[in-house]
Amino acid sequence: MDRIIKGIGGFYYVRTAAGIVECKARGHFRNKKMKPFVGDFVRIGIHENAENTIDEILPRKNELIRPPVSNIDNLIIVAGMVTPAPNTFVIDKLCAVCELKGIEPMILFNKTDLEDGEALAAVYRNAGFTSFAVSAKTGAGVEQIKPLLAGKTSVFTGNSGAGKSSLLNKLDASLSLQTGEVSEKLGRGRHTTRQCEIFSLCGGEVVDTPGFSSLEIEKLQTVLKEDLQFCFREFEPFLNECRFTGCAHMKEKGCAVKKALEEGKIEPSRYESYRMLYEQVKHIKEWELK
Ligand SMILES: Nc1nc2c(ncn2[C@@H]2O[C@H](COP(=O)(O)OP(=O)(O)OP(=O)(O)O)[C@@H](O)[C@H]2O)c(=O)[nH]1
Ligand SMILES: [Mg+2]
Ligand SMILES: [Zn+2]
Repeated sequence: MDRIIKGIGGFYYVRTAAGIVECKARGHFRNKKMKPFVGDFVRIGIHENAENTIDEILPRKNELIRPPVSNIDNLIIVAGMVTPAPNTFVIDKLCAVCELKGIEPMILFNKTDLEDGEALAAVYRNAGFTSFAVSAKTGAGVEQIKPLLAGKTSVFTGNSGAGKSSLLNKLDASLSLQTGEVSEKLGRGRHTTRQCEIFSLCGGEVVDTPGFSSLEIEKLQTVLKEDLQFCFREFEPFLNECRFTGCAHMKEKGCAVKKALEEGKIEPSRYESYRMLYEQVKHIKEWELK
């Protein structure tokens, strides 16, 4: 099926059986406030003496706003062990968003040639996710990524400078994606990747995306407070065990989630993210979410 693989300056690049076709979006998308996304399956019109057009966007299975990509199976969250340092709150917020949208989050801790990432990867495996410690520089752990990609659309996301493009290059050297030094002074990446782009890799489709700053993700609105508990998959076995129905798992007596935390069945950093997210979302009304 024809799919948008890249968008630059109002032009969309659509992969078709006959090759890549440059298109413009038809005006009616603008009127409907619907912007074509990388990842969209589309119908296009080929015109002899005018620009080719995207005529129809097929219904999306799901979409992310940041990065703007649609029809996603896996969100591969890349976190550097150093510069920029990993931020579990940002990772957990992204995981929560994925749970809502039916996207499988996977977490890679990169740059483990500089600092060990096994302890953090174990935190996420204990919480029920696929998570590895890897190094794009040495190639350590990178082979484990390949089977995750086959037959899927996997979006690589994470802070600027975390090593998304470097990992993709390690998976397939023929990609030759541009990578950028992390600024020593600021301790963060320089936004080297400028737009989302789909590549065929390891029997699947991967999307390289521009990195974000942690602040952008912290500001994202997520869910209603009642739904947040369902966005932490490892809480699930305990949710019906709390003494009070409607337990927020914050300060209530007889809370089975807090008990599981004390017994080491829930990772402290994951519970801490839940607590911080709950504080963020507790005043959000349903109509404020879109
Ligand atoms: N030591 C070490 N450096 C790495 C590793 N992976 C990436 N880097 C370096 O980190 C810097 C940033 O890498 P990129 O691949 O450009 O990072 P990115 O996540 O694509 O960044 P944006 O495109 O800005 O979002 C580069 O200087 C890479 O060489 C690694 O495993 N070990
Ligand atoms: Mg990049
Ligand atoms: Zn509870």
